[in-house]
Amino acid sequence: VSETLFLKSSAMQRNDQVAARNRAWLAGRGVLALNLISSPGAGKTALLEAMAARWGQSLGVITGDIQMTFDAERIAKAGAQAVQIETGGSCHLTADMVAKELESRPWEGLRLMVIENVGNLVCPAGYDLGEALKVAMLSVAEGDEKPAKYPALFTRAEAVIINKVDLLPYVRFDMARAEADCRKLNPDAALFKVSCTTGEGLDAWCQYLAGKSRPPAKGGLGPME
Ligand SMILES: Nc1nc2c(ncn2[C@@H]2O[C@H](COP(=O)(O)OP(=O)(O)OP(=O)(O)O)[C@@H](O)[C@H]2O)c(=O)[nH]1
Ligand SMILES: [Mg+2]
Repeated sequence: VSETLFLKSSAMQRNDQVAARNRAWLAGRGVLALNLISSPGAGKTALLEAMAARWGQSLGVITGDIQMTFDAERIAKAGAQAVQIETGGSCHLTADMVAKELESRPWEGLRLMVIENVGNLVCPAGYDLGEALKVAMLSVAEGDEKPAKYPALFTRAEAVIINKVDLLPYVRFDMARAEADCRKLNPDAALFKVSCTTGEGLDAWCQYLAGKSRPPAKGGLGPME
C-alpha cells in the first residue's frame, strides 16, 4: 500500500511541476487560461462554440475526450483555434497532455485558452493543468444536488456556470438550492445562469472573462461582437 501511495504522490508532484510550467508559458504570453469541468453533456462544447463565435481566433481550445475528435471540429468550425486530445481511456487530462499541445502549434493571436476537460465531475477536479481559473459547469437537466454531491470540484471552482436554463420549465431543478450549495462550498465563486441554446446569460459570462484578461491595449480580449 505504501509503495502505491508513494507512486501516486510522485505522479502528483510531477503533474504540479508541469502545471507550473504551463502556467508560466500562458502568463508569459498574456493568455488567460481556464480549466472547464463538467459531467458529460452539460454543454462545455456548446459554450465554447458560442465563445468562438464572439472571439474567433483569439480563443484557443484544448479539448479532451476519451475517444473521438468531434468537439475540436465543432469548435474550429465556430471560428476558434482548437486541438483535440484523445486520452485513450483516462477520465481526466494531465498537465503533461496540455504541455504537449501548448508546444505543438504557434497559437498565434491567442488571448484566451480554454481547456475542455474530459466529461467527469470527480477525477478532473484533482489535477492542476496550469490554468488561472477552474470553471465548473452544471446543467439543470442533471439535478440541483450535484454541487453538494461533488464538493471537491465546486469548492475549487472560481466560477460556476449553470447551463440549459431554457429547460427549467420541463425539469425539476431547485435553482435556489443549487445556488445556496455552491455559495456554501465557495462563497467567492462567480455564478452564471446561461443557456447556450438561446444565448441567455452569455454576455455576462463573456464580460466576466474580458474583465479577467488583460486590458485590450495590452493584448486582452477584444470587444465582443
Ligand atoms: N436545451 C439545451 N441544450 C443544450 C444547451 N447547451 C448544450 N445543449 C445540448 O446538450 C448536448 C451536449 O452538449 P455538449 O456541448 O456536447 O456537451 P459537453 O459538455 O461538451 O459534452 P462532453 O464533451 O461529451 O462531455 C448537445 O446536444 C447540446 O446541443 C442548452 O443551453 N440548452
Ligand atoms: Mg464536449
